[in-house]
Amino acid sequence: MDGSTEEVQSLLEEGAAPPVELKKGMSIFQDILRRADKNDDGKLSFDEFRAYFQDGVLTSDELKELFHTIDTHNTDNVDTDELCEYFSEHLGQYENVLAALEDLNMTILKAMDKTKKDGLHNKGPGIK
Ligand SMILES: [Ca+2]
Repeated sequence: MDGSTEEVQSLLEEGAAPPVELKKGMSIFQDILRRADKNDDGKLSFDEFRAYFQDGVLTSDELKELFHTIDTHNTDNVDTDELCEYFSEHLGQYENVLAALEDLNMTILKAMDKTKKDGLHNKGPGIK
């Protein structure tokens, strides 16, 4: 899975809990927005959007079209609400996958916490 280590890392560093009003699985969009939002104004300009989502799959024109499709308030900026709205409308069955991923993510984080604690008491294999 590409970038999963980085994702876990950023979650660990920021340690921010997603607000409760978000639907399950939607916290990933907050995470995306937080990382794509270079000037930290809580929303994505097209430049920020393009820089984050540019992956060789969509052309610049297609990205622009997607951006304006998501930007339902026509503010030339995309916020978390718009991202969630757009993706939850179009995700369909994948919404459950995202919810499952969120659970998995939490489980991994817990496992990592446990491993860190264990590591303090046990200096690793071969060392007594
Ligand atoms: Ca921004």
